[in-house]
Amino acid sequence: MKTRAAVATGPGKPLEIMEVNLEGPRAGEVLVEIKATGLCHTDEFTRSGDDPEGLFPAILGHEGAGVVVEVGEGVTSLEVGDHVIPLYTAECRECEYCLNPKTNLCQKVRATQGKGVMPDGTSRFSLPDGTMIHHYMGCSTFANHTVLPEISLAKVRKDAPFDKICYIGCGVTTGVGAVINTAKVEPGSNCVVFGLGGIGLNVIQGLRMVGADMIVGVDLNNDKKAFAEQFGMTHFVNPSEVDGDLVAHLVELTGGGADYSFECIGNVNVMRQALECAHKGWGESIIIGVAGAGQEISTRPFQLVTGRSWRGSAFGGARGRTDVPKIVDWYMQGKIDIDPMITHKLSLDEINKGFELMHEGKSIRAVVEF
Ligand code: NAD
Ligand code: AHE
Ligand code: ZN
Ligand code: ZN
Repeated sequence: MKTRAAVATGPGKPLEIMEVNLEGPRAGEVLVEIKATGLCHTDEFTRSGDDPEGLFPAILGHEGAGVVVEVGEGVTSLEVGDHVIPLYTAECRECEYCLNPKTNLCQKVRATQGKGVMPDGTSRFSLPDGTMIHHYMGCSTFANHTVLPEISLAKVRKDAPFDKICYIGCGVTTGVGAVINTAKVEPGSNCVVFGLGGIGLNVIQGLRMVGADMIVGVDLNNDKKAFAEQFGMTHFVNPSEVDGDLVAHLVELTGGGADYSFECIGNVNVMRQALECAHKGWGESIIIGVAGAGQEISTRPFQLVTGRSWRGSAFGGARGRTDVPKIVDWYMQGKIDIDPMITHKLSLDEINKGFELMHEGKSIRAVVEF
């Protein structure tokens, strides 16, 4: 079939909107009509050429929601008409990783996913001239139709609006999940969140949900303050307005250091600050931000010797097929907020505008509706 998609033709280039060829689902695969997709900073990271795993041409996008149109041979858990959220972290429920309660990083399709192909080693997408187009993060939601492995789809309730729940495909689950699943933050904790964008705001609402006491937000953009307060931030710090050392300021503000800190930017210098503002003896710092090729983190080992822990979180530690439908329920029950974070709605033709808004710091989430 033919479908419309935004194609990343090369690093740093604007996405090109065009009709592409899409083959139907093979065994164990599912064809999905994407109804809405968010633009995450990770899409921009790959588009820009910073992603060491980045491949071109590719159809980016990993924060979608849609409807099952066709199922391949042997698919048993989904049927035509089901509403689904694509998962960049699959959940096969049988690999060594899925069977280990310490991780959510199912590896069943991860190797082929990283090479931009389906588990059988081939792509379903091609350009009009027949050139292969890579899949992205196993999702490729910047296309009106896409094909995914059955284990990379969470089935969700049919009354949930696509233009909101697409955000659960990455940002919401990543932020809220990092608090609940990865850090397991206790009520009464003092926390610091670096970066108040699409991920950081969801960390903040996760912290409010679990009853954190002090929720300090750190961002260079003062426009993020009012937003973050709406989701539970209790104190705001703009590093460019702090006299002296930011870490010392945060340690003093939190009465000795953060019980938990979260880096939601992808800046290795800030990752160090996030670790070093954690409380001596027990503070934990969670890296969520994704840093570009060649970037490395550093600190004095003494920071760890004296009881701080450095950890990371992918997709909020969530097991997608199990946890994503529950997060959709939380949204529908009013336990979490999504609507005010969707600051812009765009058509597929306007998708590059979404990346401009992200760079200008004007959007939290721009969502493309098909
Ligand atoms: P975003 O662009 O919406 O937000 C980033 C925020 O950081 C902005 O508000 C910006 O003003 C602020 N910022 C930038 N530099 C800063 C600095 N030096 N100090 C303080 N604030 C600063 O991005 P996002 O969509 O929220 O994504 C954030 C990061 O999380 C990205 O690196 C993204 O790739 C990553 N991410 C990781 C996962 C995961 O599973 N680990 C999931 C989604 C996104
Ligand atoms: N390809 C990059 C790493 C990108 C990365 O860390 N991705 C996160 C999700 S970001 C979603 O917005 C993730 O889940 N990582 C785990 C995984 O298996 O990819 C690189 O540096 O090579
Ligand atoms: Zn993302
Ligand atoms: Zn698995």
